[in-house]
Amino acid sequence: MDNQLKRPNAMDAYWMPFTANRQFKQSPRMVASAEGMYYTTTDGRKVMDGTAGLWCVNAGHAAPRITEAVQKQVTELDYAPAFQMGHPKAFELAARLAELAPGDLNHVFFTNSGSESVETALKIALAYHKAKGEQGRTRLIGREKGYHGVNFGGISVGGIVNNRRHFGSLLTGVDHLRHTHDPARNGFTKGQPEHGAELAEDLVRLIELHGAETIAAVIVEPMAGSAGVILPPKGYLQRLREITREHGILLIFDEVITAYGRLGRAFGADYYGVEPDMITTAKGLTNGVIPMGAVMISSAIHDAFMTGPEHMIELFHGYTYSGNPVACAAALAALDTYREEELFERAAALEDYWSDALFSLQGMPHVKDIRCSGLVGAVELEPVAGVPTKRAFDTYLRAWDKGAHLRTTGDIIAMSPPLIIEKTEIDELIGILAESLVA
Ligand code: PXG
Repeated sequence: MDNQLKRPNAMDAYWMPFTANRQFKQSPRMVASAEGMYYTTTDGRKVMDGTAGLWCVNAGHAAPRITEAVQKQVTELDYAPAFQMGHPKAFELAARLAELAPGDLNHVFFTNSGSESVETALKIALAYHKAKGEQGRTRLIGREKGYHGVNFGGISVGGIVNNRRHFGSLLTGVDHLRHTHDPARNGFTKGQPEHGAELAEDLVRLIELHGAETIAAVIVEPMAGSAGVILPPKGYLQRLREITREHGILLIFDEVITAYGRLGRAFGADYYGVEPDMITTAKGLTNGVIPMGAVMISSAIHDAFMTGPEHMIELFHGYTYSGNPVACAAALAALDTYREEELFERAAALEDYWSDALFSLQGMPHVKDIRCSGLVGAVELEPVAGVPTKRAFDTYLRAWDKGAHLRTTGDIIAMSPPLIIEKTEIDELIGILAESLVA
């Protein structure tokens, strides 16, 4: 070995998440700072953030209120235990979220990530039925292509094969609905597709197979993000709601991506007009600044736990950092920013411009489908024969060199810009993608 190769690699220690580590470390894409819509790379280039970080920086980078709130909170109260002790901002934030959440989702449990929100909701679902005397309801239903984080409950109900296949036998007693991705019937649809509501009847089949009295909950993303922006067919979520209600099964919406304005409303539940029993969130809750998640829970579920002796813990669940004061301060400032800058409304107002811009890519090289909703968009590409994912990843790398950061999943390019994006910046982002789609 020559000296070059023996020299310790300063990048070696960090095992990067969901990253091709060896490829990355050969030609790293490193950012040094970020403001508004743009990152600045360590070599001084500006790169537009076409994905709001990982679907979380909804108010744009370095939003001043959030930065100030975090700085102030660290000096005032950095940490307080969340078990058997409280601090005002956790209560204030829960009340604000209960107000924001649809219907009677009036209670909030704090976590530190989307994955933890999912585990929390699944555990509450199981414990709820037990508290009600329906111990037999232990089965959890997810959906193919679903992404519910990376912990064991989440990958068990999730439906992305690479996130499951390497990790043993997972939770038992889990079943899946079929996914609703149907480009043959729904290709190039703006917004919700026409075809596929009948796939909700899969739940009826699972009820007929297992017995409703064995099923605790169904968890779905109202709009599946990670799998490549798969929108719910018209009537699909409504039908899932009807079936779950009829059979005493809880419906959980995993809104880690869709909550806090991504679709132009506070929650996907508002956008689609369907009210679940629980909503899992994270990401945009703090604008990505501090890790935090929140699960919104109906009064009916919450109240079922509030029985028994008053000195007893009602739910044996929680995290050291549940309701961390700095995270609460960041979340309160994020909610203030969303409201004062009317960012949810802004996303709604930009929806048509955004979808028109995306659809200008129809007919460009290798473009197989385009899907969009709110400020989310996906461009599905024809894979290179025999080399899946390469087309999208190469497109992503070309766009990075031209000054835009995108996401890829399989051969799908996904975009979800900060809600502060201007029309000229939409043109710039889609323009860069267009130039990156080489024949
Ligand atoms: N549920 C859903 C619906 C998600 O999208 C999680 C749970 C897990 O959240 P945490 O905070 O534990 O990562 C997610 C996360 C992408 C991408 O580009 C998506 C996510 C995370 C990172 C990248 O598709 N979603």
